[in-house]
Amino acid sequence: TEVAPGAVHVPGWLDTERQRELVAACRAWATGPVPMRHTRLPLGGVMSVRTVCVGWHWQPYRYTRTADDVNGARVVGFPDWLRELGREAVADAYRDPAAGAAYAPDAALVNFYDEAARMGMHQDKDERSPAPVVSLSVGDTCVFRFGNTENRNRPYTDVELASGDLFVFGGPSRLAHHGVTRVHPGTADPATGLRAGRLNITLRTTGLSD
Ligand code: MD3
Ligand code: FE
Repeated sequence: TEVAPGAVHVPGWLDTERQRELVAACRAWATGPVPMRHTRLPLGGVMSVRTVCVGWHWQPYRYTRTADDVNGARVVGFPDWLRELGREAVADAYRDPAAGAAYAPDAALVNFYDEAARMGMHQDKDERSPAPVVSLSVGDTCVFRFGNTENRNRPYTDVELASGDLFVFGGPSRLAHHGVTRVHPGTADPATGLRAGRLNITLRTTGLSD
């Protein structure tokens, strides 16, 4: 379903087995050299989601190789299988094998939402590349708010994102404001290995080369 130009929602894209694999990978990253934690914001706030990064470490508002705001450790490498998954995702969402083949993400942000976590309306503009962002959801269903490029207010569209859903944001939608207004507790399928809460994995192209 094309929610807006370049913004394509593919419900149920990941089967249960691939969701299980993603949950296992996220658990390993979450307990890796840079542990999953609540990101501290420069003005003193703390995000309600917990985040761990792959390939490049995101800290508000830049990408680094070391987690200077956590423990100084080097971020884990971006695995080839995750880049392949991103290529499949873009090819399927856009029904364009060439767009899939050209996709070369180098960073992933893994966000974990407990039942109280939210993400306020924001734009993702720390990447220096026009490449699309791929979003994969596992666990509890959430309400995802997809807004406009101008400001964080109306008009916006609320979309439920469920376990296994793919969303690709590219082209004119790449700089749209977006957020997560709530998580529906108890809606996860335990067969994915995630008993409670929601995981969201976003693939990004930083445009950096170190
Ligand atoms: C639209 N994450 O990590 S994924 C984020 O569900 C983030 O955890 C949310 O927003 C989450 O920055 C939303 C959907 C998403 C991700 C990136 C986008 C939507 C986007 C980039 C541009 C436009
Ligand atoms: Fe975002």
